Amino acid sequence: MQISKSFIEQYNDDNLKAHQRKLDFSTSEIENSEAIIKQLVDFQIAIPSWALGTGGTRFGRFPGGGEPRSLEEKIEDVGLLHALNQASGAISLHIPWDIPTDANAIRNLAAQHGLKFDAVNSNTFQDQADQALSYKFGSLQNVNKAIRKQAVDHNIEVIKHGIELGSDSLTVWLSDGSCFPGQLNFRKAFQNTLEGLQEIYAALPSNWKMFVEYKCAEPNFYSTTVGDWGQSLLYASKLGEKAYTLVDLGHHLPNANIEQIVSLLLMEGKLGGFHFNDSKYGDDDLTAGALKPYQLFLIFNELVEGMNARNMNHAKDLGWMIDASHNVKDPLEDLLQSVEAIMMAYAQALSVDRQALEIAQNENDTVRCQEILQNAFRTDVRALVAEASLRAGGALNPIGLFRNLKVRENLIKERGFKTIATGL
Ligand code: PSV
Ligand code: MN
Ligand code: MN
Repeated sequence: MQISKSFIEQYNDDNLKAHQRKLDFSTSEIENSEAIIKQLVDFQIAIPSWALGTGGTRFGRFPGGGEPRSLEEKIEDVGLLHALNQASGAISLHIPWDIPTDANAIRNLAAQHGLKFDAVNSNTFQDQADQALSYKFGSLQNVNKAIRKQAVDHNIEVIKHGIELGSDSLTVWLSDGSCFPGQLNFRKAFQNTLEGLQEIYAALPSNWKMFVEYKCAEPNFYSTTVGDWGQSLLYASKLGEKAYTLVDLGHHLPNANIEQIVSLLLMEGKLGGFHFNDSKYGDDDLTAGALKPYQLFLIFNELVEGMNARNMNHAKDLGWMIDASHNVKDPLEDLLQSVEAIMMAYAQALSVDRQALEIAQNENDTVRCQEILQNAFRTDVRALVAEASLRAGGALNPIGLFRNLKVRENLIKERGFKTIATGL
């Protein structure tokens, strides 16, 4: 299925009057609204290939129908999202869930949809059917050298796929760790992991980045070998300037101050990018901004502050990605919601009066500091996000048009009801 430009234009025309009314109000309220809209127009966020199907849990999976059955159909799905919001112009692949057998054809298909290839992800947390050795007791940390080598070789293979597709980063998430005290020698596990990462790092093309993703628990519940931002930063610092820490919002212990982590990683030049999602209990992978929108805003507040201080470009210097999937919503509608929530948090953060905040901070005026941030958070920026979509050629209300065009119903007609997308 393809969404033609004329459908989008027609939909926008029908809704323009109401939009203009809201936009007029917002622009009269927000001083730098024009600058914010411009920033939003060139903001792009990558969609993970594994979020296009129903996520499921270990207790069950309830596919909603019309899920992509191949890499080509996953690209088509991200193409649909991008046509609707013009803000999700990249796809992130997970190998071997996605194997680009004909890289040129896949590249061309993506280009037809206006998509780029974001970070490629390796998978040493599952055993594949044709795999010689098991990752049951970890991959890069493993006490068995042959298993470590198998994991290194897999990552190098993933880099090769990425090169063929025009990607320029590798995300390494390891499920390595231990479930019981005494199971693992922490120091040796760290050293083995570092050695393996160094071999993978050596295989990176010069213009590539390596993102070291951390996670506090799951599937290992006593220790994880890349368990928090300190450990990730240690690896990234030892590896070199192409290695960065990746922050997945769902990978922290409860109540962690993620915005402070973001601020300090940025200060150190070691923040690589994000996996956006939201959670209540753990790595829930729920829609970004669904539960803690204020936290999402506070993270963006630090991002804007830090990126300004370091003169960074949001489109080039950080990797933005969603990592969410769940059991009960239409995956595509859910992704549209995530993108919108992320853009809203970004817009609100851009509207913060930074000068006033600095003055209040220097005067230790805690009340004023809080007022300034809450004022920005409580500002309705939805019209600015809609305007950015409109100017970029997307829909004023991407979910509205998705339903209007009966996209899911059409996908079910094309692909059938009983389709299962690959991935977790
Ligand atoms: C692990 O929980 C993770 O966040 C990593 O990014 C993986 O690549 C992804 O989820 C797999 O679903
Ligand atoms: Mn992740
Ligand atoms: Mn995760």
